[in-house]
Amino acid sequence: MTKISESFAAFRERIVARSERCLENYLPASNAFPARLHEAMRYSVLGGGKRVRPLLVYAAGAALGIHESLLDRPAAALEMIHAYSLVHDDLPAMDNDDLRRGRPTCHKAYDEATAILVGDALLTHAFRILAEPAGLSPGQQLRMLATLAQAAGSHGMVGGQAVDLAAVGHELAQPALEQMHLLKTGMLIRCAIQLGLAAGGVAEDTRNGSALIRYADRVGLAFQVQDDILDEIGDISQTGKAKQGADREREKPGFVTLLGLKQAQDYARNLLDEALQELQAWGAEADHLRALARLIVERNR
Ligand code: GRG
Repeated sequence: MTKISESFAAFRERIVARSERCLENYLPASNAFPARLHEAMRYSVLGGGKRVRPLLVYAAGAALGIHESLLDRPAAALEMIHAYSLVHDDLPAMDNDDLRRGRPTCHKAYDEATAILVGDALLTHAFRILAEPAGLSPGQQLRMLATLAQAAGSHGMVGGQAVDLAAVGHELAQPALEQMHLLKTGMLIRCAIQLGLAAGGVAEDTRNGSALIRYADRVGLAFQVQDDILDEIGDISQTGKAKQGADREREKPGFVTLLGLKQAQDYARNLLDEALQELQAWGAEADHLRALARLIVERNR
């Protein structure tokens, strides 16, 4: 296994910069025809974003000893799908948000039709990026394409969004709330790890593969619990949102509403502990995965 000598802070800074460069290169140029659409795609992906999903892909890669260049396209493709989901989620027909990452949302900076097309184009562009030759075998690329499609579609993120929209104004019991979040945000987080496993040729049903997937599922849920906590008490100068308590105002079921603030915070801590437990058999090569799980639960934006 690779010996990890780089601190997590240095890894994070380097990988965020690397992801930014890859996204810049893989996205269509802003002056390429049709320029306004391409400019809006770049606006929605670049300049902001914590890049949590790419960080997870590269941290899984570090744990498995994979060359980073093999992860550039999978990580960028996943982040493009995440960016598309935010653009569509912000539309008036969904969350109707004016601010994202402290800047006007895509449909505010451009217009609604453009924002719909930006999402459509980012979703399809992600699959093109992943399908292009990148040093991976065709079998690995096919496995990644299928995994990403499964995570993003009606059995994953889009399905979770449908359940979330249907739940507005209703109370959800904790198992139903968790099921919805496992799909809506959890599947892309799990996908980050699955892409790392595919790049390393590690089957998901092996001891290592299944432990990393269970780690991802705990982290995904913790991510969402923390997101609900930040919606309630986060500093808007950090979260980049227009106001606190927006989800509660929209009567969206959430962990803070269900459990109360203190218990939601305890729950996020427990999920973090469980995620770290899954890495118990791993050595220093999994340190970036450990640090990322902590960062996700301790973040303030
Ligand atoms: C519209 C098909 C479709 C899906 C939308 C994930 C999602 C489904 C909507 C996002 C709504 C939301 C705010 C969910 C909470 C968790 C989440 C995904 C937060 C945003 O992700 P971050 O914190 O964002 O990674 P950055 O800006 O850092 O990239």
